[in-house]
Amino acid sequence: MLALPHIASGKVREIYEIDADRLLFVATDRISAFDVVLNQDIPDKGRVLTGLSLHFFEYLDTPNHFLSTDLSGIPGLTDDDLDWLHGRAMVVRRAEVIPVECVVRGYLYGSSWREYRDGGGPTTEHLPAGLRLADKLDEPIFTPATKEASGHDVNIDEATAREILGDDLYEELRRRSIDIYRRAADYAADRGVILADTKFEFGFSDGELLLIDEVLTPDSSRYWPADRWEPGSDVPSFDKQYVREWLETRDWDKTPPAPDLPDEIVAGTRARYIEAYERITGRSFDEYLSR
Ligand code: Q0Z
Repeated sequence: MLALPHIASGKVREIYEIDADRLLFVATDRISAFDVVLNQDIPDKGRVLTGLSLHFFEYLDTPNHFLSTDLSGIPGLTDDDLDWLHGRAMVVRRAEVIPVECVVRGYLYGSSWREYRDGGGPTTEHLPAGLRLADKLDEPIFTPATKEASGHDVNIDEATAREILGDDLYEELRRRSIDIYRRAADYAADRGVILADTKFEFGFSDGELLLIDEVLTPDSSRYWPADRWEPGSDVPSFDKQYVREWLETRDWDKTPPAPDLPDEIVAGTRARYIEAYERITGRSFDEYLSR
């Protein structure tokens, strides 16, 4: 923990207050699998995720909350804090968070596939019949969700989202979310990676609608190696498949605590995160660490 006012904890992230207008957004090295935070950290995972967010904030060039990675003027941080935070922290504009998760899906998978298979639900109201698991959709769909106190997102239908947001804001968020998804998915496709779906958050600051939170990281998105995609079958995730497959070899009921990860599995998982960073950004992770 840092000696700054603590604003929020996620399963694997932390937010601190710098001043009235600015927050310190920190990605830790914690990892969750099957919805459980594991006992071992993955060294540099938080730096990989922050590096990917920074990459896409720059590439997308859409109004967003990012201000700086320079932490030198923030009072109260020790030299040890600065070492730990290097590469994993962003100074961001504080915004009024819009209480709807803006999910865009280009493929039918996850909770949307389960709704579809089981006769339909909020995310499938605009889909044709006859789709298979992991099929590519003709057009990406906007499938908003609400963040519940339980920590689980609940998919909502279009009418409910319009009630919460109002028609104008609903349509603005849908347009911006789908536009960003398309640009990121085209970008990833050029690198042999499928962006199956992703989740954005937006907020208002000084009357401006900003993209906030982490963006297009493997924790907020489903990235697939393009050569492993086969409609009708599960597709391995780029980053977590390796640790998930090891956990499946253990006699574990997927409730806490998780089995301890051997060093070799920690190292293999770290290597896959770094490979994801390098494949998606086209840059070396060593170069990221040394900037
Ligand atoms: C994002 C979250 C996390 C727990 C608050 N720019 C911003 N302005 C105001 N609030 C937020 C942001 Cl990003 C904000 N969250 C989501 C992140 C831990 C919850 F790291 N909460």
